[in-house]
Order: sequence, then C-alpha cells, then structure tokens
Amino acid sequence: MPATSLSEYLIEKQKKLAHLNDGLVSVLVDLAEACKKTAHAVNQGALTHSLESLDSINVQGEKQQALDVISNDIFLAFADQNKHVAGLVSEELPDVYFPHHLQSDADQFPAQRYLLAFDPLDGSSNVSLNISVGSIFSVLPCPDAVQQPQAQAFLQAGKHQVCAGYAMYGFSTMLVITLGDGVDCFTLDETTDEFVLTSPEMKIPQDANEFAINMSHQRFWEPAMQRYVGECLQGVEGVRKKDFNMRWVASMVAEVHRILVRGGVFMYPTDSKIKKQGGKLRLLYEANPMSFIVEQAGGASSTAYERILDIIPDHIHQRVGVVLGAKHEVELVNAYHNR
Ligand code: P6P
Repeated sequence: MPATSLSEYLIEKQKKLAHLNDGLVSVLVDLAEACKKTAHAVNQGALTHSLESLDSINVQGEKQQALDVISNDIFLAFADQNKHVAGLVSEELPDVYFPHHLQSDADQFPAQRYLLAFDPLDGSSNVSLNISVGSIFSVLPCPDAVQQPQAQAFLQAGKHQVCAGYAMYGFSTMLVITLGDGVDCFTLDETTDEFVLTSPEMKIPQDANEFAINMSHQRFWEPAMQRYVGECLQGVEGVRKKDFNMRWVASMVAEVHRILVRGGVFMYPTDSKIKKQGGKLRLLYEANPMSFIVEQAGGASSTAYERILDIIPDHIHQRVGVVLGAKHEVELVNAYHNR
C-alpha cells in the first residue's frame, strides 16, 4: 500500500469536507512547509549557534530564544506570500500582524481568507536540552470583508476553528492536524522531504493511568486540584483503586502527542501564583488548537470550570487554565472543581 502524502490526503479530504476549499488547502500546505523549515533550523541549532537565549523579552514577559525569532520569521515569511492569510497572531508578537501581500493588493483580495494564530516554537527553552519542542497553529475564518482584520476579528471562540495542528520536532518531525473530521498524524520522510500519513484517526482512550502536571506548583493549587492529584498519587490503595504514572516534559506539544499516542491527562491549572494572569497557557495559539485536536480524538478539554472551545477571548494573548486528555479524567477534574 503506497504511503499517502499530505497533498494526496488533502485532495481526498476535499471530496468530503465542504469547508476545505483551495484557499484553506494552500494555507495548510504552506504551514507544513514552514514547519519543515523550522524543523531544519531546530535540528541544526547547535551548528548554527542558534541555541542561545537572547537579551530580548517577548510580549509574554519571557526571555526569547534565538530559535523563537528564527521560527517566527519562517512563519511570517510564508504568510507574507499567501493571499489567503488575512492576518495573524503570534506568541512572539505584541499585536496582530498583517501580511505584506496586503500592501500590494490594496483593493482586491481572495474570498477565501483566514486568520492564523500560532506559537512558532512552543517549549523553546527545551531546545538546548535536545528535548522535543514544536510549533502549534490554529486557523480561524476571517469574518470581515475588510482588507486588514483588526484584533477583534481574532476574538472568536475556539469551536469556530476550521483547522488546527502542531508539528513536533523530535527524533522525527511529525505533523498532527485536524480539519474537524478526526485527527491524523504525518511523519516527515527526510529522503523525499514529504509529510507521509503514518497514524490516521488517532484516538484518546476515555480512561487514563498517567497524569502530567508541574508538581512544583502544588502549594498554589486550588483544593479541588489538590484532591484530584492527591487521589492519583494514592494509587491502588486510594479511592481511584489504580496506580498512576506521572510525566512532565515542559513542552505542551510533547505532552499532547504522548496523550494522543498512549492516553493520559495534561493539566496546567490556574493557581494562586498565576491567577492574576489567568493561567500559564495562551488561549488562541496553545489551548484552542490543542483542545480542538484533543476533542476530535475523543478526549475533552476544559479550564476545570468550562469547555475551552466555548470561551470567547477577551484579548489576543489571553491565558487560561488547561485540563485536557482522557474524557473521564477531565470530567472528574471538572466535577471536583464545580461542586
Ligand atoms: P513550566 C512552554 O513554555 C509552555 O508554554 C508549554 O509548552 C509547557 O507545557 C509549559 O509552558 C511548561 O511550563 O512552568 O513547567 O515551565
């Protein structure tokens, strides 16, 4: 059975999905190319002296890595030449970015236009440790027929996404996408430079034996989260009557990929230390795309209080608490928090 390339996959999907028009296909193909270029930049990091941190601080108040800027520039370059990208929000930029093609075609632009939100290199502080990192992207419909959609156009609930995905730069480069019709995983064949379908229709088991959380925040958690994690730690002698394993990679892409491959639950809850910012993870380009993927794989995703994909953002860099993965685990966390 010959392997299915990303292009062949998209052609087949177009027959089935009315919203998958040529404009969205071109955005997806370009996003895949940007991920390939980013994978190469990450892989060559040590050789091109781009593993170091910069003196600059990004809009998140985080120290920028050289590869944050390099990967961000790669994604901007693709957007600048794709007329179907009407505007974008990046973790690395303070405001909405308008692709350069808008300046040349002031009076005409294609009907099929999209808004892009992405984290060009999530978990980048792990790159110098050679731990897997990734790029996360979310594609929203562009509601306005205006030439330059303003920030307000991006403040759509995540359930309106038409596509979401991530690339994971690990032992191999993988691309995981959803178009609202399940979740499919591609692996980059280095010999042909093609993404090839390797894990179609990924599914998350409804129950879990593995949880992921940064335990160093434990003293700041709400009582309900203390209770949930405490019961996991009690293992088979406790009320859950089973043992749990724990993981924490500090790279959301790696955590979500593990959950897609073997199940589990990932939590970055708001807590007394980060409550003022609303949480650690960003809604538009981390929580929303990952929640779309997880729900499409049969899992669930909430803030512990509400479904993430229902949240209407207040601003483009809004942060939220995140609990995602095995449906029954997320439901239990929600139940403990909503007593
Ligand atoms: P901490 C990476 O910076 C990130 O945004 C996610 O990829 C990851 O899950 C989380 O933050 C790690 O946070 O506080 O454990 O370093």
